[in-house]
Amino acid sequence: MAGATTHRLLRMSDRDALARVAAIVDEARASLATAEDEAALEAWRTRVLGRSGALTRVLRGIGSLDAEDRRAVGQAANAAKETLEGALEARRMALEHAALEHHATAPLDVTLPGRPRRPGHLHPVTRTLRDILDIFGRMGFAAIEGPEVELDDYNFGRLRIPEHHPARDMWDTFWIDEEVDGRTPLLLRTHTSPMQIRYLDRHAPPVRIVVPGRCYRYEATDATHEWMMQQVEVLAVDEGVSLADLKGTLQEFARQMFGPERRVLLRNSYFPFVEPGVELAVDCFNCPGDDPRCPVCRGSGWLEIMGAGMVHPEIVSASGYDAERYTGFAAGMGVERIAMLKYGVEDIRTFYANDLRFLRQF
Ligand code: FA5
Repeated sequence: MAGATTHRLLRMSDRDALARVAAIVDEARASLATAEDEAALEAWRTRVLGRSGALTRVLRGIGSLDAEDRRAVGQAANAAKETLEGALEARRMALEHAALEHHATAPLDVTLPGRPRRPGHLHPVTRTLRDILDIFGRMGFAAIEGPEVELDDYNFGRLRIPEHHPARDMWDTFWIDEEVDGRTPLLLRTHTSPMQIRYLDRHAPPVRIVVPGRCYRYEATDATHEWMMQQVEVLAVDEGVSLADLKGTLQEFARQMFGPERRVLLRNSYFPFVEPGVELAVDCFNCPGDDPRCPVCRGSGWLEIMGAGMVHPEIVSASGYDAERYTGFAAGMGVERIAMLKYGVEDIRTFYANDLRFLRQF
C-alpha cells in the first residue's frame, strides 16, 4: 500500500508539472500577442525562454522526478519550448510586415525635410595622381601601366643592380616564393623603374611615357614612409635629350603642381640606372625649415619627392638602341609625398588609415 501511495504521489507531481507547462504556454502566447516592438519581444524571450525564464525553470526541476515522469515532463517542456520559439519568430515577422505595410501606405508628407546625401569624392592620393598624369599628359607623355608582381631581373638586374650589389639595400624587398612559368625570383616591385626596361624592350624611340603604380617596400613606417606607396615613373628617350630637358621638365612639373611660390631643390644623387643622378625636394610646409623634431623634414627644411637622372647608356643599348644616338631622362616620384605637400598632411600613414573624419576634409 505504501508503494502505491508513493506511486500516486509521483503521478500527481507529474500531472502538476505538465499542467504548469501548459499554463506557461497559455500565458506566454497571450502576452506575446501584446508585444508590439523588438524591445518587448526581447523582454518576453528573457522572461519565458531566458536562462531563468519560466520554462527553463521547469526543465531544471525535472531532475527531482523519477525516470518515467522525467521523460514525460521533459518531452512536454521541450515541445513547449519549440512551440514558443516558433511563436516568437512568427510574431517578429508579423511585426516586420506590419511595419513595412505601414510604411508603404503611409501618406507622403511633402513637408518633411529631405534626407541629406553626402556626395562621394576622390581620395586625396587619387586626386594627386590624376593631377600628376594631367600635367605630364599636357606635355605629351602617354600613361601606361605595368605589373606589381615583378621579376628580380626587371626590378634590379636589368637596372644595373645585380645580386649582392650594395645598392640593393636602397630597396628593402618583399620576395615571393612562387614561380611563374618557371621564372624566379619574383617580388613585389619596389619601384616603377622596371617599366623603363619593359617598355624600351618593345618600343623604339621616340619614347615619352609616364607609368603610375603601386610599389611595396619591406621597411619600418614613419611620417614619410609607408610600406605601400604609389609612384609615377617618367621616361623620355629620343635623339638629343639632355640634362637641360630633364631639369626644365621637372621644374615645369613642380610649378604646375605646387604653384610658383613653392621652393624646389634639385641636388645630386645616385641610382645605378642613371648617370648623372639627381633628386628633387620641395620646401617643408610643416616647420620653418630648421626644427629637428619636425616629422616631415627632420630639420632639413626639405621633403624629397623623386629620384631622377639621365638614362644610363647601357640601358639604352641593352634594349637594342644606339646609345650614341639616343639619350633619355627618367624620374620616379612618390605620389603620397606629393599629396602631403599639396594638402599639408604631416603624416603619410593617415592616407591609408581609412579614417573618414580625415578623408572627408578633402
Ligand atoms: C626610386 O625608387 C627610383 N626608382 C627613382 C628613380 C627613377 C631614379 C628613375 C632615377 C630614375 P627612391 O627610392 O628614392 O627612388 O624613391 C623615389 C620616391 O618615391 C621618393 O623620392 C619618395 O617620394 C617615394 N618613396 C620612396 N620610398 C617611399 C616610402 N617608403 N614611402 C613613401 N614614399 C616613398
